[in-house]
This record gives sequence, C-alpha cells and structure tokens, in this order.
Amino acid sequence: MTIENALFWMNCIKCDTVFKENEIRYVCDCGGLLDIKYDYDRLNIDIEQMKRRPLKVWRYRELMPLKKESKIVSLNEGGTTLYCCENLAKILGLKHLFVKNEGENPTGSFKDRGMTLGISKALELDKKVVACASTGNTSASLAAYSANARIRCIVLVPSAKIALGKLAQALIFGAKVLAVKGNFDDAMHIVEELASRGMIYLLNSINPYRLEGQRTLGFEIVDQMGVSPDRIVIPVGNAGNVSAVWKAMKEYETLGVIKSLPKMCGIQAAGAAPIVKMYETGAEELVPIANPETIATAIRIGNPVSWPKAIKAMRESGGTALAVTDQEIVEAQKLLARAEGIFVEPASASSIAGLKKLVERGEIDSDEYIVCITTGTGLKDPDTPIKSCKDEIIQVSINIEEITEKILGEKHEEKPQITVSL
Ligand code: AN7
Repeated sequence: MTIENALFWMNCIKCDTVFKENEIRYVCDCGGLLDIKYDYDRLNIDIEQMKRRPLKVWRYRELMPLKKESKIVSLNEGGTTLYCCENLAKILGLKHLFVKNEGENPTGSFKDRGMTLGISKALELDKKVVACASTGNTSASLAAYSANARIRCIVLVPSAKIALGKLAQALIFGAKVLAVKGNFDDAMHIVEELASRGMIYLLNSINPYRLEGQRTLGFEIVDQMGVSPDRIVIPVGNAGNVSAVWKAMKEYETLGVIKSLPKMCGIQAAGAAPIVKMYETGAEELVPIANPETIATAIRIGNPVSWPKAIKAMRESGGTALAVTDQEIVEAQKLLARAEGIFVEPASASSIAGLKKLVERGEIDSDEYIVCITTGTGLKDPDTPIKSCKDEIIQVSINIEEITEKILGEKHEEKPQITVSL
C-alpha cells in the first residue's frame, strides 16, 4: 500500500497498514513495528550525484525521510573509516577483512547516524521534549543532538551498569538523567509508557525515523567498497542496527546499486542472547531474558524491541545469530587493538569475537569479503581493558638500572605477541 502524493510514509511490517509520515506513533495497532517506505520513482535519486558529495550521513539526503532541509541538526556524523585489516585477517586465516569503525562518530558511536535524523524529525514535527532509555551510547548521542537543537532531553539509564564515559556525556550535554533502579528493559518499558501518554517524543530505535538515519551505515559500506560485502558481522542489543543495515542493503539492491546481498550475522553476549536463542530454536516469538548479564554493558538487553526486524534480517539474508562469552569478548577487544591499533568498547568487540567463532566453526569461506562493524569507541569504558591488561603493568622505582633491566630483561619481547587459539 502507498499513501497518495506522499514521497514516504510509515508501514507496519506485520499487517502492512500505512500511516502518514507525520503521525506520532511507534507501533501499529496490531503491535507490529513500523518501517519507512519511499516512492522511489518520485524521489529523483541520482546515485552518481550522491557519490560526489562527501561521505557523510547527509550525502544520502534524498533517501532521508525529512521534508525540510532547514530542520537538519548535524554534528558531521558518518564518513567513518573502513579499515582493511590485513594483520587480523592473517591471524584469522581470512583474505578480505574490513572493520567499519563507528567509534569515529561525533559522540563515539553509530547512534549519531540515527540521532541526526531523529532530532531533525523531532524539530520538523515541532516536538519540544525528547527521551530515550539507554545502556549509555544512545543517551550520550541524544543528549548531544538535543543540546545542539536547543530542545529538552530526558534519558533513563540503568543506575548501576553504565560506562562512566557515557554517563559523563549525557550529563555534560545537559540532559535530565534519570538513573533507574533496574535494567535497560525496565527503563525501556517506562519510556514507552511516557511516549504513549504523549509526554515525550521517543527516540529509541523503535522510532522508525532513527533507524532510517542508521541505515546510512549500510550505504557507506557499499560506497566505500564499490560492491556489497559477502558478510556483515554486527553486535546486537536492542536489535535496531542490524535491521537498519539490512534495510539499506535491500534498498541499494532495489535501486540497482548492488547485485548481491550480504549475509547478516548478529552477535549477542551469551548472558543476553534472546535473539540467538530464537534463531537456534527456530522460534517465531522472542522469549525475553529476565536478568541479562554481560561485561558488554551496551548490549546488556534481555527484551530487544526490534527483534522482529532483526530475526528477519538474519533469516532472509541467510546469515546467522551467534552468542559469544564475556571472555571471548575481552580477548577479541585485545586482539583487534593489538593487531590493528583499533580500540573499541566490549560490545563492539563482540563482532570480532563472533567472526573468530564463525571461522573456528568452519562457517566462513576464507575468500569471503567480510565487514565487521565496531559500533563504539573504547575510550568511554576504560574499565574492561584496565582489568584485562593490569597484570602487564610493570612497577618500577626511579632507577635507571632497574628500568633498563625491566626493559631488556625476561619480560622483553621483540614485538608484542598476539596469542590466538586457532
Ligand atoms: C556500542 O545505547 O541500546 O542492536 O541504549 O551501544 O541497535 O541496539 C546501545 C546499543 C551495539 C547494539 N554496540 O545496537 C543504548 C543501546 C554498541 C551499543 C549496540 C549498542 P542495537
């Protein structure tokens, strides 16, 4: 179904009901999630012209569901590096491995891609108060874009399990920070209720506009590589991002930009892996995990709202869903840092840990072109690396002999050794 004379509209993924683009709603009456659909014929999309613009989120503005360019709130997001990781590829026995490092975004995570559009849309819809529940990065990003847009921002975060750098960002950007005595899922439930009472404009990824901004991550990967990769490995928490990237790939196929599609591989932490469970059992409904637990606090989520879109992405693409343990995450964080010089947070390292596991299971062909998405910078959450590397600190006195001995002594290695159990 379409809406007459509209360039874009909202569409229920479950029952196909359509809603006008400016209707304030996050789900259909049937409970289904919403997607943004476009009338591509009327959008006048000129891919070659887009490609002449700088690699940034707003390079794709004809494919962004915003009517007024004057409403754009941008901190110069997108255009992150796609690293060709030859060292890591060699260690894992692969030939073509890339890392798309989303930690390079303005507030240090991929969330900025969604927030630039989400906040612009909030202004276009004349919303004055925005809010989200967050494990950290969403709150940091929403707070920054709200500050720039000069609108009120409320964030609900789990009181105990949030990386300090993320909390610091939400605070310094002037958001009203509510530390909920509960986990992310409890906070999410509350903001959904506040939204249904009309108190706030909700900018979690259940808001389809936010995901439309995030899907530029997929467009960028293709524009940087010139083709679609064979496989995209991506961390999964609330399950919005894997859905957004898959949507981008299918749209690029529809628009004739790519001929093949990647397999989408979603990685969850073992203590918070309800989508993996669903994938493994072939279930049609998600069974939430009551007390999710993982060192990767960003993806410590037991009841991800976008699961119907995410499971579709993995199943439709012929991909997979995989769980990795905290230990595997910590090792992968170290491995990526030491092999390539890229420092990512634990949740992001889960994509590397997941790839390693897929290789070990023989599920990957060494010729494949693989992109791992590292979703956020490691700098916001120094606790984990400090703990995992603390035994490597060498305590010394202010004594040149002692220091010389330590440098040249038994501990000396010609170059750092990367240990992998392959
Ligand atoms: C670094 O900030 O959910 O599957 O509230 O911060 O789209 O949820 C963060 C999620 C992966 C998972 N990597 O993405 C939040 C939040 C990092 C993240 C994810 C998050 P989704």
